[in-house]
Amino acid sequence: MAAAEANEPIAETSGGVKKKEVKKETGLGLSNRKADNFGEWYSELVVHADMIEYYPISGCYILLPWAMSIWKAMQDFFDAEMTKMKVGTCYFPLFVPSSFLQKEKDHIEGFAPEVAWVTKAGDTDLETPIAIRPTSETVMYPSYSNRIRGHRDLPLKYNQWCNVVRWEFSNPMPFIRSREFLWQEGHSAFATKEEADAEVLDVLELYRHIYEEYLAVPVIKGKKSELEKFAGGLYTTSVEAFIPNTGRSIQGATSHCLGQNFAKMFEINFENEKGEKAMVWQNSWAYSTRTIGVMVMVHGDDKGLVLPPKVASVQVIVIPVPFKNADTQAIFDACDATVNTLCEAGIRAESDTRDNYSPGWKYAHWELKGVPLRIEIGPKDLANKQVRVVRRDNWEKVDIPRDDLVKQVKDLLYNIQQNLFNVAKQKRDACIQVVHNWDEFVKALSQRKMILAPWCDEEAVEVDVKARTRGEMGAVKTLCTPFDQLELPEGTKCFASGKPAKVWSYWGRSY
Ligand code: 87F
Repeated sequence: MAAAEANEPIAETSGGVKKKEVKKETGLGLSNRKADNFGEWYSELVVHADMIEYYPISGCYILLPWAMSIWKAMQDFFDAEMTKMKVGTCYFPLFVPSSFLQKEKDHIEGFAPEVAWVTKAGDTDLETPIAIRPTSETVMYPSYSNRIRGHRDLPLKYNQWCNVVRWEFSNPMPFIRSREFLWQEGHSAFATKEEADAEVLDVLELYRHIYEEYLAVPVIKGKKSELEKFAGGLYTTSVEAFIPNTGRSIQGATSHCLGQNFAKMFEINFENEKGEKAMVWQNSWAYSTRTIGVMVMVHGDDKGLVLPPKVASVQVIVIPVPFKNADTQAIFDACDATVNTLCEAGIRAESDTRDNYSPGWKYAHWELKGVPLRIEIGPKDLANKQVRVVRRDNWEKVDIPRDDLVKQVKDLLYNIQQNLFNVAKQKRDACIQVVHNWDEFVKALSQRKMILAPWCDEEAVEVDVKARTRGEMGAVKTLCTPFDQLELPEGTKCFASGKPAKVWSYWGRSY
């Protein structure tokens, strides 16, 4: 439906411009369609919606307030949860001594090509180059070794918000794959494995919460295969999201149990209650600004961004719709009063009273920016003591009496949040295909499905599947073995090897 349909504004009526032409008239529309040209659509959208500005270093992007405010909403939630979990906030340096990095060399080996180094200060070569953190295990754990002496020092739980640098060589994409990104990284040390195991799942639940309750993006919780886990750890859990348009999955966040691997490398020991020397059990976990990219891909449409109310810095945009001969001042006053009423009720509302843009232009502008609700106030609304409200998610319009404004707007915002999640989940679920053998697997793959298959859980078989599916679209791998398992009847065979199946696992191409 066209933006300018609700109240017919001056600019449109005077020139006799038809609704269909609003996009052209405003010059605000996207030139790529989500269904036709997904990659171009995404790149265009993040720039036009004022989230990202490109920067002359490949894979680096300027994050603008419209994106950072989403990040801030997620940070506020997560920090409150950290407080409840008694996780302390810390900040460790950006630079890693090369000797620290060397300590972890077995695990760093595969990652080494992505580590960026500082080799010079001005014209002087540094005596030893210094790495820029790609993750902070090697930065933090020497300090953990110093700080942990006895069982009373445990658990030690720190979280930091920071940037990390990974010099990726595959195609960069704003938020999704960038060379510098923002994240939180949590690192904890416990006396027992049981405590570590419990925390892994507690944190994974926070990640599910962020995706599903804040970003309205459905995710699947599960365990990574041996091949796909963080090599330095004992096991890796993750939340996995899916992008229906490309048929690709995306790892949303990870929560690792590191076991005692790093405790051994960094000598993180403690004296237990019996006075014996013991090694700590560790976890690490992170989610990054990638979350924002996933949200854009899942909810965005041909008009632009679609923001879930919980992360929208502007939840309601109020637009005056003055008519010729109408009492313009009264309309503007009604807009101010509406914004004040909403803000006093804790709703994030703003008005757009700029006089150099037409209402139609403003509608398109705020649609592009994804604001969940638009309120239009024209002479008719003024006369009827009402406001007209238009939803960004499904374009539904309702007239709300002014004296019921707060309640109805709150209900609408709540409904939009739920509806975005429900629609996304329906679309995601429609893309899940259960398969039993190789033929079904190949067919589902060609239909861009997220595949759930019975698997023997053998690494060699996963390596083989990767090899057999390698092509220009990228290889297929396991996404996770979901915690929610289907029934696996006795005698079920692995879809790829024909051996007895041990688990149901998700497979697919991924970002
Ligand atoms: C790139 C270069 C160097 C990922 C890297 O997931 C090292 C690494 O260790 C590296 N890319 N990783 C794995 C990160 C594991 C872990 N770190 C703490 C997390 C959560 C937060």
